[in-house]
Amino acid sequence: MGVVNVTPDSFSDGGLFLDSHAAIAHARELVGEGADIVDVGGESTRPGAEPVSGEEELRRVLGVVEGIAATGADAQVSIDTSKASVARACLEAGATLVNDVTALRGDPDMAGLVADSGAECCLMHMRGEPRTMQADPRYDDVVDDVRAFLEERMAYAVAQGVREESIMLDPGIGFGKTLAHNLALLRRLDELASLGRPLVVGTSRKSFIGRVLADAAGHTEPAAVAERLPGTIATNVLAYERGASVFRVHDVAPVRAALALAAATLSARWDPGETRTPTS
Ligand code: HH2
Repeated sequence: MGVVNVTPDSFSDGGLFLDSHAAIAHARELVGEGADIVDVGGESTRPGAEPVSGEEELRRVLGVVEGIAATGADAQVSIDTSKASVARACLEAGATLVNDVTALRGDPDMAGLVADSGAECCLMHMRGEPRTMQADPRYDDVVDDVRAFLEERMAYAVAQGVREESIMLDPGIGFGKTLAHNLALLRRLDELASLGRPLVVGTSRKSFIGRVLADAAGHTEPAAVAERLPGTIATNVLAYERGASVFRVHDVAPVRAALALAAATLSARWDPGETRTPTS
């Protein structure tokens, strides 16, 4: 899953693809690098981000979704939003996946929309909201708590008429979590894979990677965003080994190449008849 942020303030690429032609060109580039899904977002969810209105969010993303769909790109279009009005317009414009970082809690109309449209959806764990989520997050056991949350949100979605087969789950790396929480979720991802739905992970360029890389190099300042690709690759390969199947990344080509090697190396574990190909 390649990331297309149509925002002025995303943490790693804010402002780069705010122009819809640039965003559409970037989406095409990611598909060319092997993305099976492009995830279009018009509101940053980085820690401390201020919310934007539905009108502004839609103004940013609609033309981009239409533009990608119109080129008949050989990839699924995902809309990264927690607002039903934005999701509805984008589904009508050709998106088929709703990536909702609030797991259907942000808008009372979202579950019904996903159910009625038959779209796929990604339910992600987040503690709190982006503006405040990094203020001292605490858990009894982060993996058990995230697992229980995802189980409850999946039951809610199904009760609202969403088909279970259309649901993906995501532990929400960096959303209301410390460095130790993020590493525990990655280390014990197999405990979430046992929920039985495809697992999405989003580690790409996130600040916990910058912190670990800085510690390893003996630096006090976190490694810059542009220096986080090795950590992005390592965490995605480990997540794949522990059962993730969708990898939300900014750098599709290098992650896809790394996953191809991981798949080739690990495939001897599985029955040759089994198909388990990574999606990036
Ligand atoms: N992370 C971000 C945004 N959306 N969706 C899912 N399912 N999982 C994630 O981990 C995830 C997500 C944050 O990354 P990015 O879009 O690059 O930054 P920003 O929110 O600043 O636009």
